[in-house]
Amino acid sequence: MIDPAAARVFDAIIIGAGFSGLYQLHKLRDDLGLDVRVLEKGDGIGGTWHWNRYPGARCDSESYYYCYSFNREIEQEWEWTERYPEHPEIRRYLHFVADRLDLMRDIQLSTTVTGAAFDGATNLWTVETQAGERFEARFLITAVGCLSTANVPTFKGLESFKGAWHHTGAWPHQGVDFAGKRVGQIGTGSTGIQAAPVIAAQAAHLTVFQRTANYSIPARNGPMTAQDQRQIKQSYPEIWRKARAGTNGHPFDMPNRKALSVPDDEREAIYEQAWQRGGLRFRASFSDVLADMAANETASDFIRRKIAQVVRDPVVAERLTPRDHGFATKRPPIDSDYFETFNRENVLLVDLKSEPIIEITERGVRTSERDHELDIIVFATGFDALTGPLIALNIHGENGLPLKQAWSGGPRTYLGLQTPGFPNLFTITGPGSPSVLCNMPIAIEQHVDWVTDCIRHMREQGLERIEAAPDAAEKWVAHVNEAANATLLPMAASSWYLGANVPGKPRVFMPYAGGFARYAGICDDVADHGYRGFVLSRREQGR
Ligand code: N01
Repeated sequence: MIDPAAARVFDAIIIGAGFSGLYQLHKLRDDLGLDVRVLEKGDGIGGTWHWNRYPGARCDSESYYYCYSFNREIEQEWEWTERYPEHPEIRRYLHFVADRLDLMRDIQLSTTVTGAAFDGATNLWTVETQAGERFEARFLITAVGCLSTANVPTFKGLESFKGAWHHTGAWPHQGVDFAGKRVGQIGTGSTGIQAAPVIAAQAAHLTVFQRTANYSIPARNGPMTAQDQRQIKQSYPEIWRKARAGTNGHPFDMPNRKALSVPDDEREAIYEQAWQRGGLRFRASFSDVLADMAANETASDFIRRKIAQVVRDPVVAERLTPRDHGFATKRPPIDSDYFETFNRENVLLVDLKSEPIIEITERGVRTSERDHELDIIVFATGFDALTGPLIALNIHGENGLPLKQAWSGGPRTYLGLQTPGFPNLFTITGPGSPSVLCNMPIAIEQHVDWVTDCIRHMREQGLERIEAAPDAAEKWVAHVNEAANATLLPMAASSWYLGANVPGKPRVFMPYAGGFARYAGICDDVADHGYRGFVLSRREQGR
């Protein structure tokens, strides 16, 4: 148990200074007048964008809507330079916001939370850090992101490797010099697909170790023109309205047309147009791409044919062609010349399904077929998503209940915002909310606004404790499953949405797939009905 002696007292502690933590600080401090402290592990703000500095790292959402919508001045003043912002530009943007709102004075950098415990007698959280500091607060808000716990597979022999190795999610800030180096990259998710073309262009040789072939849509990145900027800035009210009215928090109209309701040539033309336009909007070509297997197959088949057209060696093309899952049932990557990269002389594709990794040796990667000599290994092997960053905080709820134990069979939350047994703990974009299925800033703003309104309500009513009722959480988990099962999303056996990428992790579909607009409506309705499903109490009613 954490000893609360000598704790510094705040109204709220926020863990994490990415998009969520910055906005949550602003709302609680500047709207509600609370005394708030943000604890951030990194030596800078930015969250995922602080850590993910791998070659090619840029956002897959378009810059003009991968940003905050809550402040008109910030929205109008900030100028994005590219269609998809690269990681340094996103950090610059977040610094611009932090400076504008004077946030840094309440953010404590280089501070790793090592534990948090709830005291049911006082209804307070105590938070402990690696440096031995203690904080006490009524509210604990996690803003740690969904993809912040790196998954480095336990390959036999990694410790013997004489070269350098790096996980993309903890990339050295000084960069990695690939010039003249033989590089091995393990993993072909969104990250690996962004990184491989850039590494191949710099390194002497790149070997890509692929376990599951992936679909990818060209990003078609390019500069933002002054005319684009003007038009976007004039249209922001409509952009945000559309983003909030949709399924994924992107400001696209979802057409009503179904894939098989149009003639073959028309469908092909629609996909071709979406392919040429580039980006995640390809997914919105038809309304039923993620709802109907036959419709999905038309999109999958289109991309498979594109791969065959782009990749010159038919054997390599076939290895790169996904056949075990449908398009977008895993998070769809977007790319800049990914498939083209395999036409380069200095790139080799290793299909781990037919040639598995046996071990890592001091000289490289040994597969069942041969030794691949390498100077650098890049692990683009993803994250212990959604639950991983929260469990890593070592949180103990009422009566010492560890979060890890409460979620041993998979996350059990109410609305993704709270977990029974963990009063006054709010999880921004927690499992059971749209989170990673949504353009993140939209999902974040909705959660932060809801939490802020809830805390305002509690203070106005003299309440000091809120907790998700177990039966409300049970029903919500059932609804999360039902929403996922109404889509094709749970069908991709290797998806991190299901926790399938981490050995031993419970296979549970974690994000809420019922759509952002529907979810936000449910949250509003819960609040409008006296926070239905939550138990709110004053101290004397608390235990
Ligand atoms: O991780 P992933 P990611 N041996 O889990 C493979 C977001 N993101 O970092 O598919 C061999 O998708 C694994 O293989 P398999 C986005 O939401 C956003 O790429 O499990 N291979 C897979 O190929 C994204 O979805 C942006 O069979 C192993 C890869 O490693 C999420 O982050 C950019 C292995 C991991 O793919 C995660 O993407 C990038 C093993 N033991 C990412 N273990 C932007 O918007 C895993 N793999 C900017």
